[in-house]
Amino acid sequence: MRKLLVVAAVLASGLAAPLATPVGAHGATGGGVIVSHPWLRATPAGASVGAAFMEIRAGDGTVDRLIAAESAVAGRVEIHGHTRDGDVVRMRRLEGIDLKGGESHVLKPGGDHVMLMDLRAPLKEGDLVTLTLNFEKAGRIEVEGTVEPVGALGPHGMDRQPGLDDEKSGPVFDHSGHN
Ligand SMILES: [Cu+2]
Repeated sequence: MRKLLVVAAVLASGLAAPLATPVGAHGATGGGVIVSHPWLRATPAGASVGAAFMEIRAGDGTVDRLIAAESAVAGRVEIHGHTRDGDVVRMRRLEGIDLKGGESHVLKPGGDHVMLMDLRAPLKEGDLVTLTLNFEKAGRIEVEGTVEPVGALGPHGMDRQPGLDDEKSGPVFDHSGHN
């Protein structure tokens, strides 16, 4: 009985879940969750924080929740959102991001993002950075993001973060909170 409980605890913690198979060059899918177009912004020398963006989609008929992220390039990784206070946009830490099946959640400049704190080295344009995202149900999904120029608004020279539900993702506004 004791053994069974231990196994259940390990499974529940997500540690026993295999890492998802990467799809294409950058995105990944696992446990019904699809992560597309992950990218990061280059950081100026001496910057201690950076940000990563992507589109996350849970499979039709499922719900999930992004609860944590980590990366070898950062001492600490948090999930951040923004609140708008008049003309001022402020970052705030989120406990997680709820994902509704079949809908995209777009992490983008000026919106929700994965915040890399205590960077071990500047993020250099052209680099590939591995991020591990931890989902309540899908477990750990590893993605590789490209580092785009300082101030970029989207991956691969695009002017925004692409997403399948663009009409729901709202406007992209200028983001001066970091980078
Ligand atoms: Cu942030």
